[in-house]
Amino acid sequence: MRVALTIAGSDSGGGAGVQADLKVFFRFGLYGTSALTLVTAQNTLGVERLHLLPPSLVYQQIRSVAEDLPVHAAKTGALGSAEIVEAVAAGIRRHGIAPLVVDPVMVAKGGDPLLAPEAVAALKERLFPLTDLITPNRLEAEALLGRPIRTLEEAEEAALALLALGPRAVLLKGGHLEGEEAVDLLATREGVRAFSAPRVATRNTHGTGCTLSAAITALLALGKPLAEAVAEAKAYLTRALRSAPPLGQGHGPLNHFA
Ligand code: PXL
Repeated sequence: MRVALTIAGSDSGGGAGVQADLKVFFRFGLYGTSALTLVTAQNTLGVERLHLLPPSLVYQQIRSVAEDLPVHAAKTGALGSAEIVEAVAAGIRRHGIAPLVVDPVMVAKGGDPLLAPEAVAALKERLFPLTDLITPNRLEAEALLGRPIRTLEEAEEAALALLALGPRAVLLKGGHLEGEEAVDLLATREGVRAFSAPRVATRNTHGTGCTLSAAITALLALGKPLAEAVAEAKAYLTRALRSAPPLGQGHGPLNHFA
């Protein structure tokens, strides 16, 4: 049995965060473990309340899991504060947890902040150097680089600039860019590769980023090479969007069992 760890926030509505990650791990046949960073009172309409957990408790969850279970891959999601980012980086480093996928979550679907602005520097300085893959969307990449990304050409430059911040690879997601196809760019030391998928017209997009990064983490835990994991996870995400169940009155969840 292969083991994956998610270090992320709780979405009470079950569509994103730790709940989504664990469903995806289950879907790929993994044993899922978790370290909670924050708790939201949330549904498909938005975040009603946000509570950050103490950094020492985040660290201790990682330690408790890693001292007992063989973590074959891990991912991070919403981290809340610079102090939590530092606790996570310390836990990852102390226990040699790898491969690590970092989804640099900054805001929830409705725009509610899930990471303090001053935590962006901690993310770049403390966590990215320990990371095998970061998976920013366009808005997160803009915040990380401090400049706009409007075209595919600018996206390619941005992916390489993000790679220079220290992670082994960057998946710059194109879901927020224009165009009929959703084009994601994978930047590694070997160069930039595009992964294209048809855009799915749906308002059930809650937890899309969590679901993709959890699927990549699951496939890495199963021993797939990075580019294969990305391609397979993206195909899974398209199926999960296409078969999303009609749940909730807002941005509904995906079909994690696709
Ligand atoms: O999809 C980003 C995300 C991550 N983590 C938590 C969330 C969300 C989006 O709503 O609630 C806990």
